[in-house]
Amino acid sequence: MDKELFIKKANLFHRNPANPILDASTWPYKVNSVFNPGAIEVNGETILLVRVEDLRGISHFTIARSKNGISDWEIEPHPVMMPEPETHPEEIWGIEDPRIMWIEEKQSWFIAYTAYSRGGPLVSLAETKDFKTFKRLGPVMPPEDKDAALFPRRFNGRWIMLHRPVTTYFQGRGHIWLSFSPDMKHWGDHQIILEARDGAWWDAHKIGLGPPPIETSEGWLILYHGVRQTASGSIYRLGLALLDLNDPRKVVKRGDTWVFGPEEPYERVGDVDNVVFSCGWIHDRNDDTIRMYYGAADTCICMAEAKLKDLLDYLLK
Ligand code: BMA
Repeated sequence: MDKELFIKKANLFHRNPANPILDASTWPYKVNSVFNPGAIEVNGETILLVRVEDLRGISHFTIARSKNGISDWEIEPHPVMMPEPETHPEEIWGIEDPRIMWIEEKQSWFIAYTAYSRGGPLVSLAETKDFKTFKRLGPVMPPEDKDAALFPRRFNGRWIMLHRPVTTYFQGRGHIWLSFSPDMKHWGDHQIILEARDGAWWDAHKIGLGPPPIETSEGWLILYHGVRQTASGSIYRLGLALLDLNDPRKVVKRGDTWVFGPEEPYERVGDVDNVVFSCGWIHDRNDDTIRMYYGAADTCICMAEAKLKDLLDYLLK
């Protein structure tokens, strides 16, 4: 048995005992479910941009704040970003799964999210400085495409985005793509960088980016979800890969095993069983800890911690 399989057993991520840390019952207004939040830290405060599914099945975003990132959440009494189908028809069936990136050059947060259009889910971008008002940049990838995040800076003058189109050519399989843009609005030079594997693999059917990439000395660390189809539905698990620091088109390493999967009852059973799905993680550089926030079973929000060093060791050793 190789080393990597052994490390998987050692558990890289540790679930918080308070899981689920947020669910529909704690929401200030009536909702169906809360899950797949974007996550950032500002002045020591954790801010989650939470995907909230209302009682029609349509999603919007609401902010939840906490000093310790685990408990005493202050949930804003109203949605902070609602779908706006009158001016943005691509948001007719909701907005989902935000990934947030601080862009130093623009002194702004940029949010890549899924807009659920009549033609299927697509990638939209929005900009905010205060998480109160949001400026939409509009749809940047046609459907079907989701699971997008920006890198925090330009590479040779161009922005880079990871995303996951689905094509009929691959019989509904989905791979992670990378595209370039001079202005964040017009994207091109599209290429596949990470493919779903085949057959019995845990990430055989579809893969998609989880949270935005984290810059490390070894490369850009990415967490991605892999979907395995079974007789009783899909299983969503998470795996790791490293992309080259200067040229993220190059995959430096990819783990073979998943590093986090549905095990606890709140991950096994919910609106969509057997799903762990992450759109946000926060790296605390003081103690090298990563707090990974994730949706469990498309129903509630949980958190698990890992040491960045352990994740890199797993990939590199
Ligand atoms: C994916 C996304 C996620 C969701 C997951 C499991 O395609 O739509 O929002 O959590 O499916 O249902």
